[in-house]
Formats: sequence, structure tokens, C-alpha cells
Amino acid sequence: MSESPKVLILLGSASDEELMRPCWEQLRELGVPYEARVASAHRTPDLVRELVSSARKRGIQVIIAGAGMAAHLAGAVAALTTLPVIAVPLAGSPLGGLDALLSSVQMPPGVPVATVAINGARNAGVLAAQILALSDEDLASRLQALRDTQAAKILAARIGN
Ligand code: RP5
Repeated sequence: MSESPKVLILLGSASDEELMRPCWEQLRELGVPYEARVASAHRTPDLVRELVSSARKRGIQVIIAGAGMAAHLAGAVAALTTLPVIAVPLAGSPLGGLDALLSSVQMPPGVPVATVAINGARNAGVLAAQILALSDEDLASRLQALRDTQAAKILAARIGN
């Protein structure tokens, strides 16, 4: 996308790419410019700091962090910024993502991380778009259209034949 990114998506590892793909697919579908990078809280903490501390002045308004295990990438990111941070806990461990879920959702008071479902990458994209739509009426209309499409599928469903 050529427009400057409004959402920064961080992945704890390149191995997280497939689980996180629905996140940027959703943002692309909604016309939200994003940038996706691999930056690990424990393997490349300096890179995380650099990307997050420069984010606001680069026009980033929301940060999404997808990571598995107890890497607490989203919490590390939230420590470095007052931009809204959304965590996507990923199921890549013997604990099925419960470790990542708890390390994301149980943030101490004052440093919140909005946490979507385990492997909920698409919802992270939708939530980021909803935050941006607070000041973007066109985007709000595209989000409403997405909801309308979802409702139409339910209304058209025919079962029990
Ligand atoms: C987390 O641990 C990553 O997000 C990934 O899900 C998992 C494995 O990471 P690597 O061993 O590939 O760095 O940090």
C-alpha cells in the first residue's frame, strides 16, 4: 500500500506469519494502510523499542502484536507507547495458546492491552479499523458494510434440507 501506514503489525517470529495473515488481509479489505514487521520481545528487544518509539511520529495510530508462547510481545510494546495496543495470542505451543492469552490479557493496571481471541488475527484487524473509524467516516461506512455482509449471510442461510 502506498499511503503511509496507520497500523503497525508486529509478529514475534516469522513463523507466526500464516496465523497472522488474516489480520492484514482484513485491513487491506477495509482499505487501511498497514506495515507488518517481525520483531521479537526477547530476541530483538532493541528493534521492538525502535519500531514502537518511532511509531506515533510516523503516523501509526494502532499497534497490533501477534505472538505465541509467553513472549508477551504486546505487553512489551504497551510499555513503550500510549498508542492503543491489540494483542493476538497465537496457538503455537503445547499449551495451545493459553500461555500467550494469559500473558497478553492479564496486564497490570495502567498499561492495557486489548486482547482478541487465540488466533483471532482477523478480529484484531477489525478492531484496529474500528479505532481508526472514530475519526474516519468513510472507514466507518466500510465497517458497516462488512457487518451488513455478515448479516446477509446469516439471513440467507438455509439448513435442514
Ligand atoms: C514467540 O514464540 C513467537 O511469537 C513465536 O510464536 C514463538 C516462537 O518464536 P521463535 O522461536 O520462532 O523466535 O516469540
